[in-house]
Amino acid sequence: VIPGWFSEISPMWPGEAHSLKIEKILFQGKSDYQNVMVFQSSTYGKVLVLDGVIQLTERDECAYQEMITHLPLCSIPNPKKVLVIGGGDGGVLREVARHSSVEQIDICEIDKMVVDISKQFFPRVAIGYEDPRVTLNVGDGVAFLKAVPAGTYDAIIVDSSDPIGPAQELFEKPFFQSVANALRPGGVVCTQAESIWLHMHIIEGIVSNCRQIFKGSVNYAWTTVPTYPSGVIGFMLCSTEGPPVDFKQPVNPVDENDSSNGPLKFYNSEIHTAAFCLPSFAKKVIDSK
Ligand code: AAT
Repeated sequence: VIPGWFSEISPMWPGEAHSLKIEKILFQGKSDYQNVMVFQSSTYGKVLVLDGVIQLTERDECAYQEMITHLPLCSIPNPKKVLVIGGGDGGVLREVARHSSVEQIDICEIDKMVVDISKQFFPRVAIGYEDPRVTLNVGDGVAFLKAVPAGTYDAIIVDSSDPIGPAQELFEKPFFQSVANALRPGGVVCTQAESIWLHMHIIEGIVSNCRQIFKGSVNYAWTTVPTYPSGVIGFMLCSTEGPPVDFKQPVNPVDENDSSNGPLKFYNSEIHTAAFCLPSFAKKVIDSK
C-alpha cells in the first residue's frame, strides 16, 4: 500500500490493484451493508468506494452508466416501464430519464447511505432522482423482484456491485428467473457482468443460466471504464420470448434535444453495435454455452 494512494485490492482480481492518488478523503462511514468512502482523486474527480471497490468516478462514470442504460433501452421501441436494481447513486436513473417514452422508473437499492452520499457528493449523478417518474425503494433487489407481478416491465437494468457482499444473489440463477418473470414478452434485461480479462468463469456461468431462462436472445457486450478492474466491464443483455429483439441493431435512438441532463458523453449508435464484438477468446467461450 502506497501512502496517500487508494489501491483497489480484492480477491476478485488477485495479484493486481489499480491505484489512484488521493487529494482528500471526503467521507468514511459504515452502513448496515458495507463500508462507504468518498475521496477526491488527483485525476478522476470524486470517487465512490464500497467495501474497498470503486463504484464510480466523476470522470469515467459516463462510460458505464450510459452503456448499461442505452444498450437495453435503445434496443426496443417505446420502453415505458423500467426497473433499476442497485444503482443507488442515481446515474442510471439520469440516463433512463433521457428516454421520453418512459413513464415509470422504479429503483430498488439496498443501501440508503449510497443514495444520501451520492446526493451530497455527486450532484451530477444523483440528479437522476429529480425526475418525477422515479420511485425509490430501499431494500434487497432479490426480494423486490420476487414480489413484482409477471410481465410488469419493458426493461430491467441490474446495476449491481460485484458478487462478494450484498450483491451475491444478483448473479445467481433464481434471480435471473425472477427477472424473466417480471419482464413482458419481448422485454429486455441488462446486467453488470464483470470483465472478460478477469472473470471468464463467472461470465460462463451467467451465460449458461441465461440461455436456459431467456428464450429470446442472449448476448454479451462490453465497454471500457479505466477505473474498473482491468479497465473493461461487460453486460449481459437478454430478451424474453415474444417480439424478437436484435440488440446489435439499435432501433430507438436517445433524443439528444432533450438535454436537461447534459449531452451524452460516451454512447452513440456505432459504439452500441461495436459493443457486441468480442475478442476471439471470449467469443469462443460465450458462443459455446
Ligand atoms: N452505478 C455505480 C455502479 C455500481 S453501484 C452498485 C450498487 O448496487 C450499490 O449502490 C450497492 O449498494 C447496490 N446493491 C448491492 N447489492 C444489492 C442488492 N442485493 N439489492 C439492491 N442493490 C444492491 C456497480 C459497480 C460495479 C463495480 C465493478 N467492479
